[in-house]
Amino acid sequence: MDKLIITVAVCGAEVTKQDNPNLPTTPEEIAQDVYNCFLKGASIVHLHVRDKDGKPTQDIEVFKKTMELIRSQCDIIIQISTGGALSATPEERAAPLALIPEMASLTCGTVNFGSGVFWNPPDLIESFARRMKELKIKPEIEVFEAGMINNALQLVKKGLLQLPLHFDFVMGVPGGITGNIRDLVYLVESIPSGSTWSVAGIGRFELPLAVAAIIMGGHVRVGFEDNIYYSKGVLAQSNAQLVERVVRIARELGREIASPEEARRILNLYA
Ligand code: KMH
Ligand code: ZN
Repeated sequence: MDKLIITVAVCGAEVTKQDNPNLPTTPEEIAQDVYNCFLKGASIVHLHVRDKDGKPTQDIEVFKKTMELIRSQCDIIIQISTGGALSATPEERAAPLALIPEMASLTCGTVNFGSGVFWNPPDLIESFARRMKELKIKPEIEVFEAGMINNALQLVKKGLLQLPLHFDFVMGVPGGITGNIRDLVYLVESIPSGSTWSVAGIGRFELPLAVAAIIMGGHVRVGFEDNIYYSKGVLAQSNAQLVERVVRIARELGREIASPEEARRILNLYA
């Protein structure tokens, strides 16, 4: 098995400091948090940013400042979010691609998302994929439902995505695929051989799915975007605490942790 790539999703767009006071929201807080996670073993940050009021934003200047602060401290792979918040327009969502991060998320289909809809019609997905191809940004295919894998394969046929693909299975979103191991096995069996994959379990699904991914040869995403708890009813003290637990479990199971450089090779970022 490859070494384990741990992605940390430090703040997302939906969680607030009211939900967990340890949530980082300013560029300085986010960069410090990312650095703490890097020190524990994270090799990718899935990056959302917030405005001065702590609200989600796709403002390129806020991304730029946050990315500079992160890069001044460590060489973690920066994967910007093109998902943003449910209220963001397609133009807003695509804006930070102009900063040419190493990676960006690419959700390959529309899905109910709690009481809202995460809107990703075919023309939007294609335009995001085309822009990533132009700028040589490696997409992480976000899969909230099994059909999104097939949508990604259509983009391969159209020449907008290149093999090998890297998938992230976001499991347990109310409205999307469940967080059951049965469904993880189904997703893993549905992607082309040679692909890499990680899993982001939402809420109580985060830990069991992380353990399954470690055993199955996948990779793991944790962080407050997906889960604010350490255990039932107990808030996590930090994103780093969640990363540290995955590292501990992986080592117990005999899986080494990938550095950012090793993750770049595993994910073909140099191709
Ligand atoms: N905030 C969600 C609506 C992504 O980052 O690409 C979408 C999301 C996915 O977080
Ligand atoms: Zn996200």
